[in-house]
Amino acid sequence: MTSRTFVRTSVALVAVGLTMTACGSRSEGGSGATGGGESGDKTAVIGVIAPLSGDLSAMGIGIQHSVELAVKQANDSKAIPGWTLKVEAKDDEAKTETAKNAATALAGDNNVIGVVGTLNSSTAQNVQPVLATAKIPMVSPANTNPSLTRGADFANAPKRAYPNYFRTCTTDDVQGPFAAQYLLEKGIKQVATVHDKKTYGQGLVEAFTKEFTAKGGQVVAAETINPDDANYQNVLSALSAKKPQAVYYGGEYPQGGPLSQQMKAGGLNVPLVGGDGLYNPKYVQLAGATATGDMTTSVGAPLDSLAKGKEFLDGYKAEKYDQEPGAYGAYAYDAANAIIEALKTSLKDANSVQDARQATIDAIGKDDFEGVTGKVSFDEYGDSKTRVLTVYTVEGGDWKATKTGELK
Ligand code: ABU
Repeated sequence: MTSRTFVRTSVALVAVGLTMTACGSRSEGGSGATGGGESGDKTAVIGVIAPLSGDLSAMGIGIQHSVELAVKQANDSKAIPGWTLKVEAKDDEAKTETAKNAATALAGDNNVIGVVGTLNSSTAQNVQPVLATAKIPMVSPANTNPSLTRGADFANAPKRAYPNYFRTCTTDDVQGPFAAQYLLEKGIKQVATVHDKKTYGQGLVEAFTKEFTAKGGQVVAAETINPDDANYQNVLSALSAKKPQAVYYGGEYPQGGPLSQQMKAGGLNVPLVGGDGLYNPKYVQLAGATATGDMTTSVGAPLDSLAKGKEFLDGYKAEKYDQEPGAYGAYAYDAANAIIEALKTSLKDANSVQDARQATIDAIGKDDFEGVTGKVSFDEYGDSKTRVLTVYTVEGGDWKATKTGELK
């Protein structure tokens, strides 16, 4: 599958569509997208780029549906008078080249006014320049690598990487230290690290290690895995010899779950700890019964602890989507609404979508509203100003929230 299109059909919509055809639609053409609700005779498309197939699709499809929900609600409430919003979702398969092709396809569509995505920091690196050239705003719900907003030397000489790029989630230079402080508070002072050599995994481990060692912790072993491998015994033998109190893993659940399972099966009976890429029920399924005590941090507070989180979950459930919103659903909903809020200004007097792209980027930079995940507003680099994180621990076969807060 390379593309998924959000389709809502009803007798009423067909009637509206026929009327538009008869009168001559003022939309510019070029988009195959369709969308729920009709609020105007001009069309603007919000693209989605995420893994909609493959082993990260449990997260990616939640992103797609959450954008669909935001767009449906905007159309139903006629949020942008004279305009109908539609969603065009592209499957990047969590692969960098596929993501670049998806971005190129969306950039070639004159109706695309913004893109929500990507999930992976590595795919974002390929999408950013394509959308920047087309002056299309990109709002990620899930990329946590700091360099995407502040450049390669983000710690010493931050510089805005792309003027069109924003994200609603916080970053790994906050998430890694948050985990490091939590483990030290728990008396875990000797840790082995492993990462998957991808942009996210490596960056997260580096951020964790910097804080952990600065605060007195010791990294007794530092290893990497190949994400295409299924057997990690060689790496685990090297870790076991160093007798760590925990293993900190930078990567996602398709590898993190089996790594935990193989650790425990091989006698390394210590918690596996990681970041938001692990926070999915599939991690617990893959890691199995011995996952109890494993930990992860993830972005934001638990949704069911937030009034707007409950509203979002109820709205999502009512649509009967085929996939849970996952770790980034609420962030994707807020990302879509960051674009929609900006469109209230940028499309107001616009004659075409293309003419409104730069104004949309400018307006997203000024967004300031209460979203599901907290205040949606961005700093001078395009990063979210909301930096809440939660530690989750596997208990009774599920993730349980253990601590929510901001980095001290
Ligand atoms: N934030 C975790 C997974 C996505 C990423 O690569 O950033």
